[in-house]
Amino acid sequence: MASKTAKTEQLRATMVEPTTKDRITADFGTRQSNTDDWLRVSTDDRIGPSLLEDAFGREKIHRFDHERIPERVVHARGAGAFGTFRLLESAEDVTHAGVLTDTSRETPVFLRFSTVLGSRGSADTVRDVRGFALKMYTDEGNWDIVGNNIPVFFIQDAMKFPDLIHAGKPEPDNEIPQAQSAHNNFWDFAYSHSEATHMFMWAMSDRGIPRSFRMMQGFGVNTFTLINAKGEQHFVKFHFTPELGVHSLVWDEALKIAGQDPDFHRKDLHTAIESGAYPKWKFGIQVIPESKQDDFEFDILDATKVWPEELVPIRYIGELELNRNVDEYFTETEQVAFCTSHVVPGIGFSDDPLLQGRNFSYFDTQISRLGINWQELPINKPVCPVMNFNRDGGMRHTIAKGKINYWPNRFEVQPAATEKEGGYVEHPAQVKGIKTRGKSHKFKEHFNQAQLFYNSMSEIEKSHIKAALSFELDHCDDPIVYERMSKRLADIDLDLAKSVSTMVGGPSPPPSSRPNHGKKTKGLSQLEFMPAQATIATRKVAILIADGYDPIAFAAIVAALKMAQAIPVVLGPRRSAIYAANEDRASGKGVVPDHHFEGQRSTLFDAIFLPGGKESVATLVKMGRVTHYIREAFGHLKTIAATGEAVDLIKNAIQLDGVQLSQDSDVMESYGVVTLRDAKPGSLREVIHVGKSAKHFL
Ligand code: HDE
Repeated sequence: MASKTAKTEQLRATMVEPTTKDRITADFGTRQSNTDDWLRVSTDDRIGPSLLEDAFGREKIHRFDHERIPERVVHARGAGAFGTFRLLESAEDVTHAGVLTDTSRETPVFLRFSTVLGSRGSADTVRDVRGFALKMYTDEGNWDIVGNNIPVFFIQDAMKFPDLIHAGKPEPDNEIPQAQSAHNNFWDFAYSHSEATHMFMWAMSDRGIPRSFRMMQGFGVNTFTLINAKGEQHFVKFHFTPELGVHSLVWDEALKIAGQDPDFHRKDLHTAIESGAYPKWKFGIQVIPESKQDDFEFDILDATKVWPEELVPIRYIGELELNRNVDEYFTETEQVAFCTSHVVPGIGFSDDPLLQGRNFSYFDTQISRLGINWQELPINKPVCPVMNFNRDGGMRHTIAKGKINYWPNRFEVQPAATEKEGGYVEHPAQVKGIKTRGKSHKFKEHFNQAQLFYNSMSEIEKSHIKAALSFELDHCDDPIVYERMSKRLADIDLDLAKSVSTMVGGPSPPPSSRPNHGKKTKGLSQLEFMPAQATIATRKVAILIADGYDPIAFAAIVAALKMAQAIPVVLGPRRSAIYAANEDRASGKGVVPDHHFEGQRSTLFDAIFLPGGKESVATLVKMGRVTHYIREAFGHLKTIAATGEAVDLIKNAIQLDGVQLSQDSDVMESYGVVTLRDAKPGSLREVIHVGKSAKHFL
């Protein structure tokens, strides 16, 4: 059985790491004596022409000229990491796949997160769907689950995909806007495809602006099948639920971070793994036996529909952990290539018309991105043996020895495996119907689940959806687009439609012929996905100080945060030593902040803390940037805490109407603001406690 480090060991064989003992060579191995000056005809007085004969110069430039490969046509921007999949409970009642039945296995994996619409250099925090593409290097071959953080899709038929993506990507005449759905073409498409209604509601919800890749769900979206040892087939949907809960940014924060730190999500993932705070997800399956496939009011093969959990509960059977960053971005994260069609025995495909098209598309796109031998690239290679008579093609690496490159052959070399030997045998499904471009009638219903989703949101989440739609349609300047969309929203909910149309200048929508059915279901509001154990671990807390700060409160909060595995980040007016009250400034010690106030903005932290200290607070109160820090963090619903003199600083900065923050020495918490006039030992626990709540919704 392959071990959980099998993939890492396999990759290690292809790695090189330069040392000081090495000398630069050309790709053909010869050591170079000069890598800076092209060979030329030259004298001390006059420089002459460069010589084409310089093979070293030519090679260096050739290699550079050809460094770029086509970026992915969608999901171009991504970040990935290695990890382990552990099965906690066997699913042998529904599948005979080793990876889902053998609880002693630890399967190595690679997971790539991505945005969909932006190009490779776009920002992480744009409003978009996020990719969640998992490659499991199982003993029986690679199993790819190429999923998203949203459980449904915009379209029902793969043939619509080019139109969807053309409409969502920058418009063709001027290539504007980058990494946004907020433009005429996208919403024109959304209107003309009512099947997109459910998914655009998800994309407009907080799911479209996740706080971290580590705090997102993953969904296989399409309906796959599982086949057990008795040959019985079940339909299945795959779920990954993050241990840290599902959290989002607020929109203003997301917009600002896109400029302030476009790498926000990939840094967050990288830092968490480097620090040993390995992100984890529970792995679950929703299963429907073949005999029950027609029992639902929606078609279970329609990727624009969820399987409501009341009807089909999720059975959690495994755990996914990410625990190793890549060694090199290009060869691993960029060259990793997924295929929905890559499954292992015991797992199969349904007739989901989106999935069927995807099964064609992924292999095909890798050919233009990486070449026909893309599966030989180290990151894509299975950990189990690969032996067949596929041969040659551009950039073939494997050297296949022997005379035989065909089957059958007189030596009986490499016959196909029997089922017992682990051969993949397609489920003998009965197929009937007539050749047509139509779909079954249930595919025609497009609004029930959009309503179900909206109704299942909390009031806060609903208000965020209204704001998001108002933002997006405000960016559409063609009246036909925002007017028609205003009308379309009434097919979901009249109140939603009215408030958005008022904001964007659409007509007041008439009641729809299909009023909101009022039904809700569980598992859709992300507020249901708070972690079982609230934690502040891996959250970044900014500590704002100036000369004369209170060293006791400072040291106490740093220690308390570290104990709780949070990340304290010290900020000051300058990135050179800051001295505590009564500290001997001539001693040259002090605390050197990690950043100055201009270097890192409040948006990049989950909470802020201001220790007291008369002189420090007197300096900070005069700094507009600090007042802005506090107000912005408050506006973004973050925990803000202060001790001693800094209590008045935050109170004045926030100026809460009608909210009484404490005037005395008690610990006080309100709206996520913690004030501790006297920082007593132990009272800082309150800060940690409040900090565990990611956002404080008013
Ligand atoms: Fe993809 N999709 N897709 N997609 N998709 C690609 O494959 C495609 C769809 C998803 O990190 C491409 O290797 C079609 C659904 C992810 O490398 C391409 C259809 C879901 C990634 C492609 C869909 C996804 C891709 C581009 C409609 C969620 C990034 C580069 C039938 C379940 C994988 C590539 C990575 C990438 C085609 C719909 C998720 C062109 C035709 C539904 C996470 O092959």
